[in-house]
Amino acid sequence: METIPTNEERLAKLEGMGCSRKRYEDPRFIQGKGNYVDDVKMPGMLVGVMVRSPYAHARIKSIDTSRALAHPGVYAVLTAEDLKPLKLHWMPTLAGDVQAVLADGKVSFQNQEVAFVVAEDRYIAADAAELVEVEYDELPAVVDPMKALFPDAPIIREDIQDSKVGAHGVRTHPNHIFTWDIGDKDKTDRAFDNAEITVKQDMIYQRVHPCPLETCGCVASYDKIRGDLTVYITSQAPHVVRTVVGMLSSIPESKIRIISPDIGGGFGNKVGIYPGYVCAIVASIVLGRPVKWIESRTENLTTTAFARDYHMTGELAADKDGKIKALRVHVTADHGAFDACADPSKWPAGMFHVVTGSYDIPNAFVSVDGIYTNKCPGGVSYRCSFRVTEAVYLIERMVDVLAQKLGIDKAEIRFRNFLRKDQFPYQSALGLEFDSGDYEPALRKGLAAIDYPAMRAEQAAMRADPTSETLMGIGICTFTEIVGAGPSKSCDILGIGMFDSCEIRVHPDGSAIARMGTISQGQGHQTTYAQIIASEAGIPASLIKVEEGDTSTAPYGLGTYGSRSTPVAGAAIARASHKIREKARKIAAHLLEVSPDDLEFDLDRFVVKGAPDQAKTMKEVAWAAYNNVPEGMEMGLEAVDYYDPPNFTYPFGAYLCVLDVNRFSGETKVRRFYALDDCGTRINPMIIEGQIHGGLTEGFAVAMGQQLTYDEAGNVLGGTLMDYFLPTSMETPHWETDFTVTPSPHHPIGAKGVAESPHVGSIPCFTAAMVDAFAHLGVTHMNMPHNSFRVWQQSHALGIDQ
Ligand code: MCN
Ligand code: CUN
Repeated sequence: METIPTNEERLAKLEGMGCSRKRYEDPRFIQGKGNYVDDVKMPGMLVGVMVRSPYAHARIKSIDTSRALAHPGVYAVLTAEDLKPLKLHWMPTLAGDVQAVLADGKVSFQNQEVAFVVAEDRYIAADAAELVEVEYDELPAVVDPMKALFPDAPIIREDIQDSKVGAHGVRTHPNHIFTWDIGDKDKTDRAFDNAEITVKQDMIYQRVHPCPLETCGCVASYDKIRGDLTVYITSQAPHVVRTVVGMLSSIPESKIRIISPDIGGGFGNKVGIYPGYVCAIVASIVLGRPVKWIESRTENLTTTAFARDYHMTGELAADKDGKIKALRVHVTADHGAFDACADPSKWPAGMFHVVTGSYDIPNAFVSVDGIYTNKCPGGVSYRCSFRVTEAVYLIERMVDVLAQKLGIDKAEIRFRNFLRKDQFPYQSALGLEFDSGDYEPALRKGLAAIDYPAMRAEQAAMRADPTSETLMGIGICTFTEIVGAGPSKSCDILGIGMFDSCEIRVHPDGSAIARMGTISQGQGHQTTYAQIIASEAGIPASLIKVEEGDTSTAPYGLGTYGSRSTPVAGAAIARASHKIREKARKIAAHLLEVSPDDLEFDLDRFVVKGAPDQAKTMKEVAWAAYNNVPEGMEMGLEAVDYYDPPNFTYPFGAYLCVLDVNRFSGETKVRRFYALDDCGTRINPMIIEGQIHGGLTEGFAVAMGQQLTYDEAGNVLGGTLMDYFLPTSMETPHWETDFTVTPSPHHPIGAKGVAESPHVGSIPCFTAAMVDAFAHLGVTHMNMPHNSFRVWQQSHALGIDQ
């Protein structure tokens, strides 16, 4: 007789939520068996290479493609003139602007796409690209968004120079894109007028780049006979790509198949649509052959979506005890030559209005001006949900500035202003509803973990010792994130609401296949999604195959960015699982000849209430679904769910950093970094920890070294990994992680996103620690990146470098 497994055995077999299940993906990745876009090889495949502008701003006098075309092995050279009859020389951007696919009469940033050479292989294409002769007339360039608004500034966008209204309202200068205001200006101004104390701080959040290990690329294949277009692409949102390609090409979406295979990191860089994709698709349609286009590292760093470039001024009004009364913010946002920012259509500064942070701030007003400059377009959020990094950076900096002005401890000022647990759901002054949070215990845990009083005492002793080479800084960041875009009423891309989806089909043997509208780029969805189904539908995770990224099989979804997969697709998965479970309940009831209400779901089976030996497992039910269902019921066991979330989720954390700074050399050592995260219900603790390590490392990179620098003429100075800082294990500090659990009240399993929190939270924490090292000398802010040279400059300016 079969022995019934114990509860523990059944639970272990399920590998459901809460279990640190090993990543299903890793065996293929660590054995080099991943399948990336550049691994796709098709018979007859050609390769395209871009000809790019050496100038940041120039008129194109002529383009001569004849020598390139005559080169053996070259099949085509596309220029704007070739795209014009197809109306594809410009394309719409996600921000309601247009962007040149291939330069139309002028170039507006260095390395802008000018021509596309298609040849037998990459070498031939690269050689022929050198033979394309472009005659330029250089124009003055402007790379500083403040100077771009000068009356005599060079006009970047001649195509729209006379239009007084853009996608987000009134434009006040040919280089001005929009002004976006939110909050109550009058009330906020009054609070400032009546305040006991006010502080003001300028800060620059430098231009950085997500720099995924795999660059962007695609293989487009048009089948002339069938009229089908297949595109393998490094996209974080394959369904959106399908819709956009359909709009641009007039091919019905039913004949377009977009496949995102394994992706070697996205970090926001793979959200947008780039000219290379359009050119590869056009070339394939024209030539009837598959065309591959893969960027080089420099192309990736200098022409695809950058992040940040926010020039911010923050002001706080408070009383003498440090209780904050109002926040006022102005941002000058450098969007580059075309407004290609990836944000929900209605919010040109994304979710920047989470800027009131973890604090109860009754009045707030924010104004953001978007500006064109002769720099690369983009403006994605690099590991942060739509401008949340910038917002959190600003408020965390401002709270510290206020604390310093009042002489209040930087932890204490947070305790005085935190939202209390009983204030949730909390309506912020900028119109958001924070779903849940419990900030005070998180910070208390963090302070205890690093023994904060002891650290402050050590710092005081060092400061008192004139011979000490080391300045010690302690940084605190108590951030609130906003992830899970989002309710379709406030978030859409090109008019499509930001819902997400899941489809589950249970096979007769009790195993299952599940497909979602999201796409993993390394987050481990194949592992964790199966865990949600395991817990919610009672099918062991090891028996569930999770598929994403193929638009011909996956249900429509908006993709993976903004840590939305768990908050949105995760909810769809839970709800589809519940639908499976409820149908299974009816089948089990039929098999056991009881009413469905008499059954209790118990891990992997239905048990008759009060008669525990009478049960049907999900496996037995799955079999019955295909041969013995109740009268009138459809056969089969499958479910689909499209989930439009009622709200965002608001993960939070308390981070602490202890830095030792050498005042002679500017060298910095991270002594401690403690990160406590709360992402509600935790699906896979090990994956969460991995995500946090990754996000912290990228935060360290941004704070300490990353910057896309441009000279006055618009030349990019950081276009290779020699100049652009990508930390290796050698530079990366040791991370200490911790957690609390405050479930989201509106999410079916209480889960919030986590992947971006460590990035959002760590960057201000590093700056806070850096500034704290110099705070006793009157320093209130230091702009990133905090590399040794810049830190030494600070030391030197204070006269303490020797
Ligand atoms: N998770 C969990 N429990 C939770 C929340 C999340 O176990 N309460 C798990 C999820 O199941 C998932 C992972 O953590 O496997 C991340 O989930 P989530 O926070 O929902 O974020 P997304 O899956 O939507 O991932 C997007 C996010 C973004 S926007 C960037 S940028 C980023 C990041 O993921 N890019 C990454 N992490 C990355 N990790 C890798 N390896 N590569 C990237 O490109
Ligand atoms: Cu915010 S970068 Mo991620 O959204 O892909």
